[in-house]
Amino acid sequence: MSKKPFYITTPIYYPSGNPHIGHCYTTVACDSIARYRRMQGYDVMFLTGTDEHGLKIEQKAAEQGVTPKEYVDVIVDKFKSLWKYMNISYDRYIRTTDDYHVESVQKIFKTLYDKGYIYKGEYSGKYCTPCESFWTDSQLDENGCCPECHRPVTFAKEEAYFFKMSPFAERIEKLLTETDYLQPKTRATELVNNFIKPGLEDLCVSRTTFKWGIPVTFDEGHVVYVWIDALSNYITAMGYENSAYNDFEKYWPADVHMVAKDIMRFHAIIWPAMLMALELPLPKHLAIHGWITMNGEKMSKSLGNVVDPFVLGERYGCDAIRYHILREMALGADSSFSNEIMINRINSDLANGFGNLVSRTVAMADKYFGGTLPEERLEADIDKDFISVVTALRSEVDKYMDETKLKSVLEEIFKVVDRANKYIDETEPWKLGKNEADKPRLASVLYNLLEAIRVISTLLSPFMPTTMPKVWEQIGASAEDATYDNADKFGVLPKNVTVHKGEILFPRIDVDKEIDELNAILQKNMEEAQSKLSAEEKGEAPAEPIELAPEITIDDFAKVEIRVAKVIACEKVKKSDKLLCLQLDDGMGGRQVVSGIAQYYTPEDLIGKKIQLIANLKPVKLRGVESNGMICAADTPDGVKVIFVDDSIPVGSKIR
Ligand code: ME8
Repeated sequence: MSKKPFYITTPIYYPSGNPHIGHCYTTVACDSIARYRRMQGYDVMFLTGTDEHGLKIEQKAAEQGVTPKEYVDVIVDKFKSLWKYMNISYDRYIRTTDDYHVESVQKIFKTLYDKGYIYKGEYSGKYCTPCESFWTDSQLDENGCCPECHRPVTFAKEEAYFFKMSPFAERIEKLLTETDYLQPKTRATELVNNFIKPGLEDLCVSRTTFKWGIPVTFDEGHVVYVWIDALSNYITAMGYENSAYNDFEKYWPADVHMVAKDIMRFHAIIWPAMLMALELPLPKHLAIHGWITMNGEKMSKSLGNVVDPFVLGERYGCDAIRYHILREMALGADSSFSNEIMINRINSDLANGFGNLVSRTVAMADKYFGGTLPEERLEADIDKDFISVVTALRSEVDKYMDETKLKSVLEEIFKVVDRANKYIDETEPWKLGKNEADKPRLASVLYNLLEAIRVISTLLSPFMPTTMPKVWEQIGASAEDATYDNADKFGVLPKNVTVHKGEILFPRIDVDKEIDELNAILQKNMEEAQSKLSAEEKGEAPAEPIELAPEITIDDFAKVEIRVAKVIACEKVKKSDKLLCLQLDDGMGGRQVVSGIAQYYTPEDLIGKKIQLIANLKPVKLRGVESNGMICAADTPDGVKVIFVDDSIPVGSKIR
């Protein structure tokens, strides 16, 4: 009988900085699900990759003086080596710069155009480069910045193609509210209220002001909007509209797309609309998780507050990291990253809980029976409850796995770890070991523990794939013993099983010492990462490209008299929201200047301060009030800022 297909995807990540623990979360979660489904007998396709086009990448490459492709090649290698290090078992890796993907996206764009869903118009609005997102004025935050990352947006006005979203609004609303597409479904309300109810706006799907994207075949100068390009990866990687692969029929629709909440809108609204327009079936589930946060903010390469997974992996092993991030994050909620929580979790669950269970059991089998259990046994009533808890575990795990609740899966498994440690306390095998007559009972107790460890380690193996084979080695389980089919059975290990004492699976960590060392390393890495960020990413510089006015000569400049002046008095100009009237001591008898800064400064902010005055400007009247000159100020993303002058510089000094 052929195996049932199961298709799972991570987002394709932007290779615009090194991967961090945040990226690891989605990838490790998908990897664990993929491994679990393989163990259940599915024919799994696990896809991940990188989203390599867009203005952000073009700008980063330009900063480093390399081509965009050269730039991404280096980072893609880092992503791939991290996935290797974290033991990620992806089946396919897509790069949106791959030829087959480019070809498919061009065909998809043309098909949408031919069907009348894409039309040409003009875009005029705001664009957030770090998020590669278009926004209308009403969507911007209270500071006029991107509503998602809160960084400055640029103004974009250009000829562009648009994708009609409204024909799909009703179907999308039903998809979100009446089906199991969204996991967790509680997210549906915010999507419907924020995006569908106000009327789905057509989406701008091409750009002309930069080059690093997939060219629109039928209109030179346009490149496909990076999100249309990126979302298509889920089908192009299976061979949709290309001959590189032939898996589309088999794997589409995907069983699970997993993404974090920041890109939920693209996957819950735009992606279904694209698929509806292409008349393709919709994916079965969109699993949305929260962010790993650091000091209350999303961990993100553009905020520079990232934790390097290589640093943690080297110290504790990749399985401990995999376990920690999955165990801490409840589906839908954020999870705050802290070294203390991580180390305590590793100590309590892995070293003291599971690791100790394995080492104690194996050590006792070794000590009392020379490693091989005798066949003679003595069962007791107390065993029955323990055995039933162990054999019931698999169905609990299955239930939560179907809901993509990995934290709950791990909680259930560790309840059984605790139960097994309690069984040791209840049966006191060290006492049984002292008395020859109790040996049959001791053999039963140790066998039951080994069986519990077999079941637990089998169900844990998708989450901690490096360590569990070592456990099987220690408890004398063969590959055939540690299967999904055997994970709800008891009595699978041979009666006379032989154990092998081995290395400590999860060494206990000295919390205080470790936290100091780790905080120092992570702090250093974060400072380095921060210093590498461009000014724009730190939110320091206006994101708009700077266009200089036509050149002037030094003689032209000499015509402008800039002098230091002091604000003596200041008041708002009547019937104006914008104008302030300032009385200045200019070292020449004083003057009055009107300035459009009332939205940014109160009179009290200015009185007594020294400023730069353009002193030889022709007088004008503003709202009927005479202005004799102008004070210098800078336009910044946070509004207008007056250039104040150090108090030690005398009034009247000439600035040149
Ligand atoms: O958005 N906590 O790529 P991206 C948890 N290229 N998950 C995090 C995280 C954090 N702090 N930071 C990142 C893009 N992630 C697009 C996707 S898909 C068609 C295109 C994870 O590199 C999370 O899965 O910004 C999030 O959805 C993804 O990285 C975004 O990565």
